[in-house]
Amino acid sequence: MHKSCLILGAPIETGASQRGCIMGPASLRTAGLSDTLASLGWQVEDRGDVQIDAQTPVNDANAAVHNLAETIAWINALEPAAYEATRNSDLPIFMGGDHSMSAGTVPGVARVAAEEGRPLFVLWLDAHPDLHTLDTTESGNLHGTPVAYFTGQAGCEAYPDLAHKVAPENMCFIGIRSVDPAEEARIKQLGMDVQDMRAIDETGVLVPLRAFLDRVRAANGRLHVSFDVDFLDPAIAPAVGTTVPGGATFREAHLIMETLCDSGLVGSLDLVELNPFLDERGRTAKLLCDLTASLFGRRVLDRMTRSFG
Ligand code: EXY
Ligand code: MN
Ligand code: MN
Ligand code: MN
Repeated sequence: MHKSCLILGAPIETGASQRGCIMGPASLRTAGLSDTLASLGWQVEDRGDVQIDAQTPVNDANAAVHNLAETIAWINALEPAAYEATRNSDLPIFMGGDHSMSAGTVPGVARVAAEEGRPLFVLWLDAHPDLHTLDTTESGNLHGTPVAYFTGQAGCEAYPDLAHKVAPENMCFIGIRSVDPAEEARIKQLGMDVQDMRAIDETGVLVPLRAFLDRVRAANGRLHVSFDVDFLDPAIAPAVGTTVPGGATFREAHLIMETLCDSGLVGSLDLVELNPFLDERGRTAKLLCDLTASLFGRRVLDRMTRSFG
């Protein structure tokens, strides 16, 4: 039985610290994402890029905040787009674009989960928790705010009203290694499941990941994965504007994606923060496609296993 994957581009870069993520969807297409997934037996439909109109500036009480109007427009465009793509495919992929796009995609997926009567869980693969509100961000780069917004934290009132939130206890962060004081305070206040790289060093990725997947399964939950390129070690993935040393290795990342695939629990995926302007001959885009193939079922020994199966 073929499984369906709708692909949407979100060429947003106004939430980032530097330009370039606008080219992310095109770079993933050039790296052959659709063909790779089709070669694994998926029915793939690329619906092109979501667009927004030019916006008149909106000011926020926090003077550091910039491009608020664009981010609001992207939220309003991406929520319904992600809702439709999630309703109409087995595993849609939202290609960024900077991580502020998840302020639109996650609420759209949450609306599907609510209609299914299921809780939405989110796995955040990232060096950063992206847990600032519009009041606490110091950089004003709104790619640092999506999680605070869709978990319903006070201080994001300038963003559109949320129909469906993600419960903070239904989040799991893996790869964290750059946390601002306001984010750390909120993590402690909410008791969020944050697996920083020290925890991963001690236990490996599988222990916390399996524990999280057991929670998703026990709750009959829907699972959204938000993959930020800076989750990976910069040595293997340099094409991202917020690199932090000491990220996930090639094998740790593949093991996570393969384990997610085996779980059968993933219902939607963000691929974000790819900045091709910082890439070396497309190697980061190709790696992202390679990792996505592991989530979509590619295995080294699969053929042999199948023949013995
Ligand atoms: N916490 C820092 C800030 O708020 O500016 C860095 C945020 C980086 C966000 C990238 C998308 O993960
Ligand atoms: Mn991020
Ligand atoms: Mn990040
Ligand atoms: Mn405010």
